[in-house]
Amino acid sequence: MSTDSPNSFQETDDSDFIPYRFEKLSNEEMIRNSTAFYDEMATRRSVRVFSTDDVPFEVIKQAILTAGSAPSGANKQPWTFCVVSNKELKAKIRDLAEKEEYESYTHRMNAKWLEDLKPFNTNHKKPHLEDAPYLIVIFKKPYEIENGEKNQNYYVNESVGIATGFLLCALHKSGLSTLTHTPSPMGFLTKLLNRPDNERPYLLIPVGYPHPDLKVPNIMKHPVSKILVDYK
Ligand code: IYR
Repeated sequence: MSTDSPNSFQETDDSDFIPYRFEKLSNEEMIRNSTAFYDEMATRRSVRVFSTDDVPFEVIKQAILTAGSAPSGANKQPWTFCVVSNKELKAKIRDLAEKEEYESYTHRMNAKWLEDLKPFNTNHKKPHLEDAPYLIVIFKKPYEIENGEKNQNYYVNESVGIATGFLLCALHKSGLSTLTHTPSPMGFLTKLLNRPDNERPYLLIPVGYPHPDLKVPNIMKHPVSKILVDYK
């Protein structure tokens, strides 16, 4: 449908709207850009063995700005990104994560789950939580506390998931590696990082350079024929 169609006529009330400056690209440019972006994103791998080399904080900050530019339910931006580089704090996070992971690997995960994880060679030990120069702990906010009142946020999981995707793309594009880590349960992070009552841990992301000798699992992504259903 053309954007000039009468169906797309925009009726505004007295809300505060501003013109949107949009540069339309040629079909060739769009195809080139989308292909180049795919090629670049397809080189991303989850990294579980990090170099201890330092990374400029500015890169982390800019990537978090990108994450914060994500769309969210009613633009409530229901997220907080905690950046941990302090060595003692990283060591505490590792210790508590390993305790939870030990319980998961020995009691909580069923046989099928453990079988499905075999190609990744994971276990309860998480040295990357100390080796990576930064841990970004993402918290979701189901509600805000404003003037002593609880005000709900909307589509919180979807919103924070989208922002996390933006963050992973930004860090990859900046030349850094990440891992999406979910030590389960993650409640210890709320206490340790002293977060307020309205924040729940969502994801723990070690960020840095891959260890120079890193090997990654030989796994494939689904072909487009398996994930795209074209209703012409
Ligand atoms: N959280 C555990 C287990 C784990 C679960 C899934 I699903 C993974 O894709 C990878 C790991 C861990 O981090 O080891």
